[in-house]
Amino acid sequence: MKILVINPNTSDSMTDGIARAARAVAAPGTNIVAVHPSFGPESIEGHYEEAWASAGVAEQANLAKSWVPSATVIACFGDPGLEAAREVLSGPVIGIAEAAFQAASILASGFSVVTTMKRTCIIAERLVQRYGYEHQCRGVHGTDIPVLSLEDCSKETLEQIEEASRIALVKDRSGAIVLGCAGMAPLCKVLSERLAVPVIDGVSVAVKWGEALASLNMNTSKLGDYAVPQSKRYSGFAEKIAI
Ligand code: 5HY
Repeated sequence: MKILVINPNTSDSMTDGIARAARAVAAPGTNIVAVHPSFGPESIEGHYEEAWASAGVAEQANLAKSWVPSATVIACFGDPGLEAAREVLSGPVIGIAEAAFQAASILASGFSVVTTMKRTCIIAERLVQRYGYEHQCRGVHGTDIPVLSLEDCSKETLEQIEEASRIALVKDRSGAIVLGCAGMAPLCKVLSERLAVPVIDGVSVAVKWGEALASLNMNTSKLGDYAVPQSKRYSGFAEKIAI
């Protein structure tokens, strides 16, 4: 099977890191196709950037529909463009935040999210509400670590995330940590070992979710709001993303 992994920001190196994390857990026979939009911000740390990233996800989903991915992962913690991609594509489309919350809710009665810039906490908090995890997510904690600084993650950055996780586990009385950025995926294993609790990376969980649903031949419902978008004229630079 072929799983499409869309990094909604336009960082080539972060896309490569996400692809490595996805390929590390993919089953034999699963081919990971990692892409990012042809336009948009190099990282997503707020509402304006997320708006452009959502359009970029829509662009990449539209481009991919010709080869019909078995499943698709939206590899940004805000799950931008998730429902647009579900309209355009037939296979299951999974956001890494949604996948991580689902896994954390099984592994612990309460979990905490540790993310990057504090200004993005509201985005994760709104997803917790949207996905119905208010009773299990006990806190969302920003570290003010810029997303792109995770690319060459220093010892200090790793220790900062570890310390924020320790504080969150105690403050929230949580039993698990959700990593609130796709760029943290490579840190999951070492943090799990150091913290001795489940540390959940949404990229890995979403890839396995996608494999599972695809192997059951389960596709996105096209009855209702996830039906294929109507064809209509798009103007300006959006002409290229017209359905
Ligand atoms: C992400 N931003 O996973 C989010 C993290 C965040 O460019 N990739 C990004 O802070 O929302």
